[in-house]
Amino acid sequence: MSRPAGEPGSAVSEPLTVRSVDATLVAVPMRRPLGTSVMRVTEAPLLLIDLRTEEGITGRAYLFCYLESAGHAAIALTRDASASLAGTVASPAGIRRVLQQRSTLLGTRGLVSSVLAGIDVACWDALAIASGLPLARMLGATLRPTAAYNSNGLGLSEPQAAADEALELVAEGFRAVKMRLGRPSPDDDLAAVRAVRAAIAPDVALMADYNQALSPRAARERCRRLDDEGLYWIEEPVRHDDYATSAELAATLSTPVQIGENFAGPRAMSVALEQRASDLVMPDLERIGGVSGWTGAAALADVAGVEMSSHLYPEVSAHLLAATPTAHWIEYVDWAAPVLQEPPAVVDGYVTPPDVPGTGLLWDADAVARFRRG
Ligand code: SMN
Ligand code: MG
Repeated sequence: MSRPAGEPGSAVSEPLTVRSVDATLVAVPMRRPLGTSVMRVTEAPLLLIDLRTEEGITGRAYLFCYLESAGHAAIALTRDASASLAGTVASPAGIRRVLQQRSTLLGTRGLVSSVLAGIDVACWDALAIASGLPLARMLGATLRPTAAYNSNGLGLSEPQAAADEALELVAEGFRAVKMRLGRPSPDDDLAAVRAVRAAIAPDVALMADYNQALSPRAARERCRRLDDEGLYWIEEPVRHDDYATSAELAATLSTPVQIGENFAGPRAMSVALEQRASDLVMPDLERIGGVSGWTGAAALADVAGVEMSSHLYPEVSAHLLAATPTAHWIEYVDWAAPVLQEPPAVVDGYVTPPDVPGTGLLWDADAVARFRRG
């Protein structure tokens, strides 16, 4: 028996029904190509996800696929998910149940979990749009700003080039930048850190990211040498799942150790926190399990009293960090900006979630057509 809308226990809006989940692959050239310790990244392969509902509302998300080949595989996985979800209620929890069951024998890790996360984000976007609320407010937060660091560029370049680029990145309106480390010679890393640190103002934070380049032995030696060089954090010095060495570094260095972009869901983050594998955490929307995974991770960070930053996805992360009790920094990259109608604005070094229903992700159709690969 249904009750009039507005009374306790009554439904105030009809549930949305999934019609399809569509995926489009684009490869967007990066304004500042990025040389990391493992590979040079010059273009961003992005999977654009559109979750269409019978009610006419479309929720959106994108996945950074690292390799174009992974993007093509993700299209096939999304098509499979779409067939399973068509006609079901658009609910993140319900979708997760259906897709986890479908993927259990295959395994719900890696690219499979990324696709599940992307669909989760798109579903939350659709629900927030249907409610007329920005995602941050849907999650119970206000539209509060988060301090951003400029993570575009600053790859493994010569010291002078790195210093010049760091100044350009600060001039784009930031009070913090991130450089990459992991050159073959520790002396070259040290020279680059010193050049960048000397070039930027003392109150500009300088993060540094090894992208898992070091063996435990090399990490002990190289991080110790960088410990008094004014770094704000040292990110992923060793293999991402070597929590024992990471914990040892966190315990012995004065500079905070940062990990998290490779946490596969909140459970992995809970193990890392339990082992005190880092001083700080920075889950990745795609690997932590979308909005649903993020909220679980944010609760864990809150309980542990650990500051939590984001990895990539500044558009959605701005909403999520607004709702994160221990919110720290938002990683700002402009990699998706060319295919977005409204890229996030950075004002005085902060990113604020936009005051529009949903996440605010809308594709620029002309740009999508131009960069399309599948
Ligand atoms: C990173 C992420 C994605 C591509 C290249 C490098 C890096 C970061 O680990 O944290 O920004
Ligand atoms: Mg990183």
